[in-house]
Amino acid sequence: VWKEAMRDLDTDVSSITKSFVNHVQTSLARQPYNLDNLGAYQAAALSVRDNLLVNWNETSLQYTRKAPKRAYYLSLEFLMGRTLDNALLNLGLKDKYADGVEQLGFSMEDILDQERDAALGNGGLGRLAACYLDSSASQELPVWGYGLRYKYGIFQQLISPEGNQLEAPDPWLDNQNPWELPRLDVAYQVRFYGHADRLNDGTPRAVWAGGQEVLAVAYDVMIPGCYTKTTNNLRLWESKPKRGFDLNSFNAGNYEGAVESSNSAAAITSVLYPNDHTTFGKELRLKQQYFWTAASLADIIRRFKNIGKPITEFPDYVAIQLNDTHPTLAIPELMRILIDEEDQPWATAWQIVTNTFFYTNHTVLPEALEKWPVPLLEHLLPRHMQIIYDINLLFLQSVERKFPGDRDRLGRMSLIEEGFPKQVRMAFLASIGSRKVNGVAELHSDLVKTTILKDFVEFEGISKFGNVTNGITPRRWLDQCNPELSALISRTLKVDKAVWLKELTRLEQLLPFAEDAAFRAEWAAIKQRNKERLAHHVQVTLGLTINTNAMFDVQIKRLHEYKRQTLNILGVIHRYLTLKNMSAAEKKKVNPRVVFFAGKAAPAYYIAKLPSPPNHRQTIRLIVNVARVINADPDTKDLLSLYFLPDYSVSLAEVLIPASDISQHISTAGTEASGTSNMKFCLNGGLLLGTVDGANIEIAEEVGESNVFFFGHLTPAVEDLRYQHTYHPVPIEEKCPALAHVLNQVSAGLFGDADVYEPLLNTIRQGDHYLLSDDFDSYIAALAMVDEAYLDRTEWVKKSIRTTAKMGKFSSDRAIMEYAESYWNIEPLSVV
Ligand code: 26Y
Repeated sequence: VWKEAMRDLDTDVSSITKSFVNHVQTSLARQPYNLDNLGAYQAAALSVRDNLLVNWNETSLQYTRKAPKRAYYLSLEFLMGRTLDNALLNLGLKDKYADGVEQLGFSMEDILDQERDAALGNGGLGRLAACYLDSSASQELPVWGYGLRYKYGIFQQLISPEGNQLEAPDPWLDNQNPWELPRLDVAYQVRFYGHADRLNDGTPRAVWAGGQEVLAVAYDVMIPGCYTKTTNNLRLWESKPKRGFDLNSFNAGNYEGAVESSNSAAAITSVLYPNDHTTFGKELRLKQQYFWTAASLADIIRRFKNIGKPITEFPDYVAIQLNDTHPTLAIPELMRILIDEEDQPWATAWQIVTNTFFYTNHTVLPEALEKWPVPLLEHLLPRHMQIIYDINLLFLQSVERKFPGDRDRLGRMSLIEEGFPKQVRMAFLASIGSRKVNGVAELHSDLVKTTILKDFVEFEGISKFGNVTNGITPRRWLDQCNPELSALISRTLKVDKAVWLKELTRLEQLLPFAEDAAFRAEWAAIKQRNKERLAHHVQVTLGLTINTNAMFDVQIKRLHEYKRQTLNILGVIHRYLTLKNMSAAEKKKVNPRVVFFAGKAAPAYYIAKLPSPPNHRQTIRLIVNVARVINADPDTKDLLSLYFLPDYSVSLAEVLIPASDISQHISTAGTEASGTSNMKFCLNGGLLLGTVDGANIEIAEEVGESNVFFFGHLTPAVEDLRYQHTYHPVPIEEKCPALAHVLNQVSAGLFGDADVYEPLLNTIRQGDHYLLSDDFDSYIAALAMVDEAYLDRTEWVKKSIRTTAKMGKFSSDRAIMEYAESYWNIEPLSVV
């Protein structure tokens, strides 16, 4: 009876409408006649979820039966975006569902638009984790993600009329989340505070007791692969009090105190920290990190134990990838479990640990390198602090053996940084506790090896340190966001998208079509329709009318000084001032340009706590006010306009990226580890204007330097230039008159609020850490080359086609297979 009843779900249109209506009547308890779009979205999602669950169960069963080595991706951020469209495409059911919902009187587009983004991440690092999950499932790899189920994701950004960023909470769970399964039966206790007492019985064991215990409860999110049954799992932990409230306080009549403790447990997973690239040493953030790593490890160990192998074989069955240093506490936590609970000798435990973990570094910026104060760690995690001290002692002894008497080196390499207070250097702990360490693009991996981890390369040997250049999933970032281009590619390659979406280097076969005028016309027409789609979106959401005959120039990413949005806006002002001085005849030769910005800045609340607060919030304000002036100027507005689109998100990126002619990736050389949106733009036939930094370099290697617009100083020059700024400053009027003129116009109040911008402008006039004054002239020259190139539209479209054609390398399938083969040693497993 079971077997008969358990056959796969039917996926013909009539079964789809039946399942939809069934969910409306039962799961949602609603009447068909008053069903709105939101209800329709929920019913469609629940129906699709049924399909995913069948595959998800089958996949779990296979993994349990065959017990392959598995990999776990530990990330504090997963920036998933919307799920319904992606799930429909990966299942190959989009057309049928579109048919089905239409028959029921709904439009697929409207239904898809009801979904809120799952925005449990800040930016690049979190979106990379999401792309890697998609690729793992699509490549049939046994990989699970582990993260936190934040009640509030990244804040919603509002822009006030004056141009200030305002932040509102992101209550993404308010409408129920059909994509998660609460697993109330999968729960672990996580301890904080208390005291740790060494047994001193000849073993390294200690007992950690007392303090506060919090429950971690699992929520599972299905991750469907593309055209495969494999459906992996993303397990997110929610914190809750071990008891509903503290019984002792309750009995003593302290009702408020009783509820307070329950609140503090729930607080752990209440909100995503909205800062990237700047650490703050907040206790709650450390609690999040330990809560999540402890629950994840307990879960992984329980699953391993079900196989029935001795604990020494743990690394033969488990690989754990640390997404940056955020989960580094997993290293002392696994040591604690092995020593205190599994009774292993120190050396055995360390052997297991250093064969299990892999660490990816995502930045070399000093302010982003995590350090935790020793007193805080001692208080919150006393046993882990002991273990870290022990690891450090043994490690420094081995360094001393290799480099006898080199005290400087010991000081540099110690896990503990001297100072008041002492701090634990998490990147060092992650490095020595891992089997391998990698950066995320060639240049960045070289910088990791020659700067922050130089001593560790000298000590442990170069072979431990590698590179895996980032990638993006072509499912979301081409097929889903640009369906017309996807269809054109399938028609042209004469192969189903199921093939080329998983073998992206096949795009190379588009190259000859760059010479085909009819193909170019289709290519250009699709870009044009994507621009109109974006313009329509802006019209509907913001009530603004955009000139779709212009070149679309886009910079979208987190606001940060090193990403130099300021350089871009100063370049826009330069263009405006130049246009203002042009004769009517000169203006005739100018191609109109629309400049788009989007991105969130770290909230003022966090910034205020920094010693020297960065100015990127002022940059937003400047952009908004420049836009106000420029867009209203009758002399220039047909040739130049500017928009700051609020509340940047994965969904907004899906509309912006396919519409771009040129996108900007203009970080100071050596500061952007990789960048991944650069890959997304190029995959969609947008050209790249950028510095010689991160993955821009490898993109240029693939598509050819003639198809990208590079400018600016190179990485080796940066250190010298900064030295010059500090010790031999040259007044900006002398060094870069064009930039000085632009700054002076802002200071003079051309865009209002003159004094508001002074601190921002002064970071350029004095110090100029990110070298705007060094790169400005070559930036302006590069912008002019873009203008020039765009005038020859035929050649431009050829460049666009060639760019897409050569993006195969940047599929996250390639990247995840590199991790699988060269790092984790895991293999694909087919679920049939
Ligand atoms: C420690 C805390 C303040 C912190 C939180 C988040 C530090 C860093 C981050 C996020 C870093 C991040 O997003 N890095 C980006 O990772 C991408 C994926 O590898 C890269 O493409 C991108 O260049 C890098 O900035």
